[in-house]
Amino acid sequence: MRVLVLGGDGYIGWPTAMKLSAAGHEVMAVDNYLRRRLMMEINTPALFDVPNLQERARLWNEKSGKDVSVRIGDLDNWDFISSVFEEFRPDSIIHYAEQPSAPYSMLDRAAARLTLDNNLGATFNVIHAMNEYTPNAHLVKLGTMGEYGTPNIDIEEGWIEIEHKGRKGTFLFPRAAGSFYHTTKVLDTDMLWFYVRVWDLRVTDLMQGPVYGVATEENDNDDALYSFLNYDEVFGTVLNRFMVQAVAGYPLTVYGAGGQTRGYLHLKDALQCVQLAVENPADKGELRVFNQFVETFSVNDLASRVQASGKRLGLDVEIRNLENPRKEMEDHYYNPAHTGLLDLGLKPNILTDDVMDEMMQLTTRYKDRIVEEQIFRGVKWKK
Ligand code: USQ
Repeated sequence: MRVLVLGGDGYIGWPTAMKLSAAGHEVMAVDNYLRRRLMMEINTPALFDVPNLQERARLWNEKSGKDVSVRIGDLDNWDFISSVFEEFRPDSIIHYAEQPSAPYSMLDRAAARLTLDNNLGATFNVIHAMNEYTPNAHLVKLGTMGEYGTPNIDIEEGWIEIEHKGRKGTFLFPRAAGSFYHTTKVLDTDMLWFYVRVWDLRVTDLMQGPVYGVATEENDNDDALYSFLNYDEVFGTVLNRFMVQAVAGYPLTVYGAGGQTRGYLHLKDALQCVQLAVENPADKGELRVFNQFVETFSVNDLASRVQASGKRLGLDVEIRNLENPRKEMEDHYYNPAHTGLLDLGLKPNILTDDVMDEMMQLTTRYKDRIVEEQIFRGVKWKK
């Protein structure tokens, strides 16, 4: 297939480009380096330097003999995106091209506005470009489990049948996002659902939980092909952050009571899920939703896992409960369904002690690069 990876320079975007290229697909990766720019603007460098996208494609070609073509530009610009669709004519479009951080979206008004404009603008243009140039293509859009929030009932896989006053109907599962970033993902889903209804598009919306790890089959033993590993409060996700904190001897930053529970997955599984979605497209006129995670953990569970791994590796890891800078439930019911991707063939990589220790060892190799001041800055949801 001809697969367009939008946001192809990102934490999941670049590994996806390699994975699908290794699987024999023709891949074009597109990015405007927004994440790199924001990381520079707010001074949150990743744990190690990452070559630019063109250089990554060159290194991947050296390693695998395969080509990933690269285009740099802003998908919010119609001339640019239409030229990409006209030239490449994708069978499948993977859309990751969004500002991905909840804390970034809560920094201030300008950051919230950038998140709104970028995320909704890119999604709108992708839908229109697809309808204009490749109406039979399949769009695989990255959403987030955080769209649902933490309701006091079981979370279904995208849709729920509701009986009301004796009549029944099927509706998108209620959404209640916990940050402005997550809210833009809810708005994306609504926009997709509208255009699926009116234009019969094929769309898969992936409700993904927080991802951890950087090692994949494709970048094995090749650090130059790794993703960004952010450990700062804005762009780092919780398990990656805790591992860096443990290695730095910084007490693990558990927010509040630490009972916040989410569905997690290794980067390798995020790639498997996306590949399964691409290779098993949704039907025309279908908005298919998958809940994309493997295991649920509370923040306290993750902190204990990191502490135990630290102990095995000779590190004394302290856990500290901080006042929660976010507004979220710290003790709640959480039971989301997640059978769709398993039914398509997902083989989960669970968070075993070996996996934990390998990730901690990788992090330890870059210990000298850790800047403690990056770890916590207290971006508050309510000033
Ligand atoms: N947390 C801590 N301490 C920390 C960092 C986070 O206790 O130092 C807690 C948070 O309060 C939250 C949980 O850990 O309850 C997860 O936080 P996170 O920063 O790992 O994840 P989140 O902000 O929700 O966002 C990340 C990705 C986002 C993706 C989302 C999936 O950045 O792109 O959409 O995970 S989900 O969480 O399922 O919505």
